Amino acid sequence: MEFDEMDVETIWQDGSFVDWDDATVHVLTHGLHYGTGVFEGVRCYDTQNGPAIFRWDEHLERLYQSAQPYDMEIPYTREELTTATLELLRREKLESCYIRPVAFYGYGSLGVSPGDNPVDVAIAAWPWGAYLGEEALTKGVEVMISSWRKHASSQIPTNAKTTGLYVNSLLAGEEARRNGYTEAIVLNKEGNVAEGPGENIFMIRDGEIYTPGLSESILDGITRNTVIELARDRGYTVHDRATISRGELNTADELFFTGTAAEVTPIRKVDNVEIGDGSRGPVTEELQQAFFDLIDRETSAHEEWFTYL
Ligand code: PPE
Repeated sequence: MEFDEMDVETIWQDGSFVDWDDATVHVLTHGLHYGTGVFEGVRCYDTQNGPAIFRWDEHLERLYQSAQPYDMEIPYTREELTTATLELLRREKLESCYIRPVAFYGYGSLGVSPGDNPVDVAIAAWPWGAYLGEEALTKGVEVMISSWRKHASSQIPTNAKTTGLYVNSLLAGEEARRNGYTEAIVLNKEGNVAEGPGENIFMIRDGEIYTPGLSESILDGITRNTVIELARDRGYTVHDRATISRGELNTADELFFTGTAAEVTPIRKVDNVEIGDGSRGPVTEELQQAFFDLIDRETSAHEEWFTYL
């Protein structure tokens, strides 16, 4: 959805609620020049028990952890950011939305060293539907193995959700779309499967579930963690420190992406080769259903993952 078609009026910025159009920064903002920001993507769902933010605590924790390697001190407490977010959603009557907290080195001086530049923080929220299209959730997406490799974790902390990292995601995703695919799969420096530009990846083979381990240059995805738990609850064996070679993708029974934005999205073709029978596979469907039942509160399991408005 385009922002100018939306009727959200407020953004929380550096301690106060400001009009959407006034939530601006200086062009010499450090984060704009050097990618020195950290951010989160979180969803609020309009569940059967009322609107609730999914796994807010874990997202908030990851925001602070992402800031750590950059010596960035977020000048608000977890409680302050939680209060701000809840108030923003209540004010804007956002029952089902995407929440984007961002913290970055702000305006003060330029030069790579952030020096005494302030750390600015903003929280915006807006309605955001299915990331890869509504149809993608049932039919699956066609993906391309990107010619770009993921940055190695020895080059940049890949477990931190840093704004600068996403130029790699853009290159991979846009290359795929230019070639007629919906999304990319990005290999790591070793040539094994890492993740999507904005998603983690899962593979099913012979009834067992595999997903690349944290040392494979991936983000420690919260949806990844959710799906691992849901799968284990259902008795599946999940190999969550797998090394998956490129060729294994083609012979997989099923593949799917996970992410806050992408939720659980089946992958039906890789480089034009059908995966399984070329549609959403049965294990993917079962886990996707379990995920949607969970966030809809069809089940009472994992109540601790929900922060009600
Ligand atoms: N890997 C990457 C690189 C990534 O960006 C995401 C989230 C994930 C894995 C999945 O993580 P999690 O959301 O915690 O399950 N990508 C976010 C940004 C998407 C965007 O286009 O912006 C998201 O899904 O919110």
